[in-house]
Amino acid sequence: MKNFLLILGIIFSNLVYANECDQLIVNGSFENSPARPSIWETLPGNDETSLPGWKTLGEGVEWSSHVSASGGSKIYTPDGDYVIDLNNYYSKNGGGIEQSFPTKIGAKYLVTFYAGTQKNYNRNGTAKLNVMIGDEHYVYNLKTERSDAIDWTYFSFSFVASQASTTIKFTTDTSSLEHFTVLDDVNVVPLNKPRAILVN
Ligand SMILES: [Ca+2]
Ligand SMILES: [Ca+2]
Repeated sequence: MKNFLLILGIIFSNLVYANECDQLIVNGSFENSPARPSIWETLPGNDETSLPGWKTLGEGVEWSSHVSASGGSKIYTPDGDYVIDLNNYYSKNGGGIEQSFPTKIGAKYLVTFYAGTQKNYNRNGTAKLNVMIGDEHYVYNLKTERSDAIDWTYFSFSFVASQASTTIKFTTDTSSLEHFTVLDDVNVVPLNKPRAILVN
């Protein structure tokens, strides 16, 4: 009987993990909090409560609503009303956020997010985004000539978990007086669902 229950448990857990709608990231679009800023807010580093699901790193981040740009212009967001700028306020060294989530050792996951920057308010239109997950470290160099809005790019990559808990970190180490490094719509989903591949 014990073995039967164990097998049932394994089957059930595989079914759960086979569902690509299983979102492992909490508050990946930065929308959920009773304390959402009406315009924008600067969050210090090492803050584990202001932005539910996330802990801020380094010198913190800015949490902005879509109405935060000055002069009545808007931040057009890929998802919802709120984004995070990893270049916090007057920080010369940037900042970041991190979140840990449960993973199965050896299982494959898909990470997706939007990142962007813009060339205005004396910022030069470039950004350096570091994404660290498990033992992997990606560096994305963003560049735009756009000055009227954030120039968003959709990014995705897969990774294989090596631990029962995995931490993802988004950081920048650039000066906030020269760069915007804006992030939205972070998703991590399991990828071990059988997939059809078209061959012709
Ligand atoms: Ca959002
Ligand atoms: Ca900023």
